Amino acid sequence: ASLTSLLPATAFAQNKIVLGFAQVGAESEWRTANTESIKSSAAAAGIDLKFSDAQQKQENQIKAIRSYIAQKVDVIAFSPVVETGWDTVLLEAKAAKIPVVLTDRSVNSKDDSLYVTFMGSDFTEEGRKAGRWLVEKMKDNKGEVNIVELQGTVGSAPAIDRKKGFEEIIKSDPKFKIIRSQTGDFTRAKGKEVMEAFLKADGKKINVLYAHNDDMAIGAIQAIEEAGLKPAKDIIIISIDAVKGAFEAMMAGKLNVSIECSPLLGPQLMSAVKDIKAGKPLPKRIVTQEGIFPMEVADKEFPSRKY
Ligand code: GYE
Repeated sequence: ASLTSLLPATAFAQNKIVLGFAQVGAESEWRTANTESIKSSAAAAGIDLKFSDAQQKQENQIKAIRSYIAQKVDVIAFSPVVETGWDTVLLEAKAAKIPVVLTDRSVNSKDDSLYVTFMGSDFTEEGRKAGRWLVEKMKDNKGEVNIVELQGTVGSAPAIDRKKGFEEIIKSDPKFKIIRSQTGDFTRAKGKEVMEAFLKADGKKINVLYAHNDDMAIGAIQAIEEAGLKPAKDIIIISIDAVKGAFEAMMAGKLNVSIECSPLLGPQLMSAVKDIKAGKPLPKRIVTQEGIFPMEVADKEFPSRKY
């Protein structure tokens, strides 16, 4: 018998790279697709994945990261639910010599030696794309444009940056006014609830809804219909992610545009993990390339969408 056949199967399993991944939660269609991408690409790459779901709570993510440190995994990756408050746990990972990769969302820390690389979208640019689309759409409109905004999770990088990028563009014309802005925590249920409150307060005054993700927009569409108004007609709706649910809403004529944000970060993450283990240097920032999908192209694009 060959030497290898005499060894127990676990001897090989032990050679596998172990990756601990601390996920935000399961708050949106985007997140579900992101989790699926990470799980399937880990399996395809032969990486042993330890996965945890923090249910959108920072304390749970910190606990998960500490348990990966205790288990001495090879690499830790996570998508920080909020931007601040990570230095202590990241210093613990550094002291244990476990490299950390940030995926999707970044941290706001002065010390960039706390992680190897950050891979994900440029959320500020997504906000700008939303703003530019609106400016173009309203270019012949002389009157005031009253906007309500559904923000993502308070303190999260995508909520902060999508707000910033959008405001940066619309402030070029004083006719654009954000009359209400509140968090819907990136979920359909909260998006609907907050939109109901907006409609109660301002009703027909609202011209535009800017939602930081598709799920909140989809929840809000329900609220708009229940209030007897026509989504995408009485109220122009802009959102971000471009998940299948958004395409369905566009094809039904209920959503005007979705700015793409790709959740398919798994393959990139697995190749980064392998590079780290092989001692190869990585760029500090890996940016995802993304487009814009207005409702007019939804029918044509839908069949090729992967999430
Ligand atoms: O847009 C939203 C999700 O961090 C980019 O999180 C991600 C955001 C995404 O809940 O749908």
